Amino acid sequence: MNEMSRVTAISTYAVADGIAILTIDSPPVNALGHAVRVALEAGLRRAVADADAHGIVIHCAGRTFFAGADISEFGKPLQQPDLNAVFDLIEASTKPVVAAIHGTALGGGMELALACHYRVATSSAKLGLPEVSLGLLPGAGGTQRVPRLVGIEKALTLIVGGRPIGATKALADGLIDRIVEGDLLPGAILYAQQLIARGEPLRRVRDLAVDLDATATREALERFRATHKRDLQGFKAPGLILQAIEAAATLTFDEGLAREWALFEELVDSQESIAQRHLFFAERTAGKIPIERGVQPLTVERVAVIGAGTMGTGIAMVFLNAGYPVFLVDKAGDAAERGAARIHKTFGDLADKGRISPEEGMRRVGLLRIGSSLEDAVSGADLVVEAIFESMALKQAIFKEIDAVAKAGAILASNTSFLDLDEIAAVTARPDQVIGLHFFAPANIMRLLEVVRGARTSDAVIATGMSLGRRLGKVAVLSGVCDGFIANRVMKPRMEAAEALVLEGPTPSEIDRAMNRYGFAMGPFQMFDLVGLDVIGWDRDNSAGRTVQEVLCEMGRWGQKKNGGYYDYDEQRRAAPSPVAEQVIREFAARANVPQQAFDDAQIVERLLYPVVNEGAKVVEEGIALRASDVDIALATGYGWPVWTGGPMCWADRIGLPRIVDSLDAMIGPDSVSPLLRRLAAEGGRLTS
Ligand code: T1G
Repeated sequence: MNEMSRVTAISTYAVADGIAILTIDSPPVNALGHAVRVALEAGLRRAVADADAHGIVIHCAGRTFFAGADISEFGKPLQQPDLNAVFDLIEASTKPVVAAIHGTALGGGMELALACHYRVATSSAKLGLPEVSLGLLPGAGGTQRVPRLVGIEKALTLIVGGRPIGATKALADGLIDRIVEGDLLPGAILYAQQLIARGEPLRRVRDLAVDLDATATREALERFRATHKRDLQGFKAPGLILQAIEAAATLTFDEGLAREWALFEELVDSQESIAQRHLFFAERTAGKIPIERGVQPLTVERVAVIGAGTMGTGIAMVFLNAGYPVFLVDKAGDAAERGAARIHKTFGDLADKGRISPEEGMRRVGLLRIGSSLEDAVSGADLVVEAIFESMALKQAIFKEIDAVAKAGAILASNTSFLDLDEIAAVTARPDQVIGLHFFAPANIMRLLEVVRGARTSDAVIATGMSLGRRLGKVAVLSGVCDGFIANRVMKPRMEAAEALVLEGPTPSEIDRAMNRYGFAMGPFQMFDLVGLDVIGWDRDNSAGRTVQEVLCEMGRWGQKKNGGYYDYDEQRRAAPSPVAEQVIREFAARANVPQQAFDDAQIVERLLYPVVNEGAKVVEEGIALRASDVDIALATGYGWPVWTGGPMCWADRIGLPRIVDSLDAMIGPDSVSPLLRRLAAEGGRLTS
């Protein structure tokens, strides 16, 4: 290899055995920002002009091949060269250009690879077009080249689905040409040399034909729309992706590229994409927490889970999925055995569905131990997660027992969803090692993990909780101690507002339908019936018909599980508006002399969600949440808040804070409005910077 020379600050150039190697090194993920595009342009021009180079390999240093366009550039003036200009240089090259892929070639990174004449990858590499999750579409030829390489049907799955695929499948589908075992760069150089030696053509994907004609393509698109109706509901990008893919089958390549760009520009300025890009960064910003610089997470290798109920077994599965040995303990009879049986069944079902291999299922089960002895479970654990009944007395008692037998450096975590963590920590001799790990049911499905820091929780334990969250595949959000922490506290006003509003005229189903149309899979009454009216705040011993919930519970209407609740249910648990429940509501409203009126969806959304915005502002100003975007990502991942709104804080900024404050003043009274919200509204500020 001749000496390596620097093309720009982030790129180097060398020629090895007749092959030019253009390496980009732009941490953390070699995003295709302006500087990278400039470097690629300069390097490609040099390689094409270099008489010593007969082929070109494009390669990235660091952990991954280009992971896409630089998302932070969207919404700002586009600086040339844009990606298509760089790709034109590649396709115009008179020398074969080979993409050497490792890590994750995503979005524009995959599109760059497709503009190359050939592609090689490591066996662990992944390729994908996740733009749809940002409310976008591949805007640099992906919707035009992928159908030409793999066909319309596979292009639909790859682009509208947005999920990356591994190198083996990419090779089988024809997206890459070779998997390189061993060192990638030498393998790519050798491949380029072989192409030249064999006189292989300069194969340009743009010159390939799409597998279906216009009519067959339109039929395929209609079938896709019909079978994915629910997934596409509420989102704007999928519909425009389908239009771009149709263009691949009906227009010339350049016309299709122009169509794709027009559709991309429509999306990049859309509120949906701005919201989804906000959540992309919110998820990553949540991991930035105010602890002493240099503090490292503690080592966690063995985990004990106390309590084999629904949450305990779900939490055990989360750790088993991530490869941790788990000792699941429950003092009550055969509870641990029943919990283990649920875990075995879950992994078996996943294997039957092909979601995991049978071997992986067995591996996970092999990591599970069960028993009824707390000491056996706790004494060897680095982390103990308590997931017993939500009773302060019970939790304090169990923490005393755990504290007495746990290892000196063990972390003691509670899964409590609203109890005061400091009161739990106070009964131990190690309050600095007590933390909250609040999982959301079902724990092995919901992505949110609230890491609750007690007044005395050490920075090292906090860092461990946040690091564990990432390793468990969760979105870890740091929370202070208050009733309900972040997500439950911020969403509680929606339920309260719904219970008040239902007395003023709208039925439970009208209120839920307004929430469904806003984008929630479940409205407040649908959720109430699912969880159980008897579970959320019903004091059976002192119930006296003072609220609709008490009246329904006293009637034995506890929700889906027993006699219906706000809805009636058939044998298949299909819900129908309940004349009985609505009669109870009307009688209750009459006795309370509540004026009746009609409400449209917009009014219902205001009544239910503006108080949520207000509570979100309060948890930020109280320091319970570090920032507004933490509230957004918590509700998006813990409550299914529709991502195309960006979460309550992002949505509120779009609605306009002055309008929200005026409405809240009328709805709940000025004294109840968050001072932070009022100040920002007055200053023309935003909750999310
Ligand atoms: N642009 C800007 N910054 C990015 C970025 C991107 N594409 N990807 C990651 N980062 C930052 C991230 O914010 C974080 O910053 C750091 O890199 C590490 O990320 C034209 C229009 C690649 C799988 O959607 O999926 O191409 O917090 O914590 O867990 O058609 O990042 O350190 O300051 O996530 O190892 C398409 C998005 C863009 C890929 C690595 N590409 N990124 O995961 O690290 S649109 C994507 C990811 C596009 C074209 C279209 C992941 C990752 P900080 P991280 P990770």
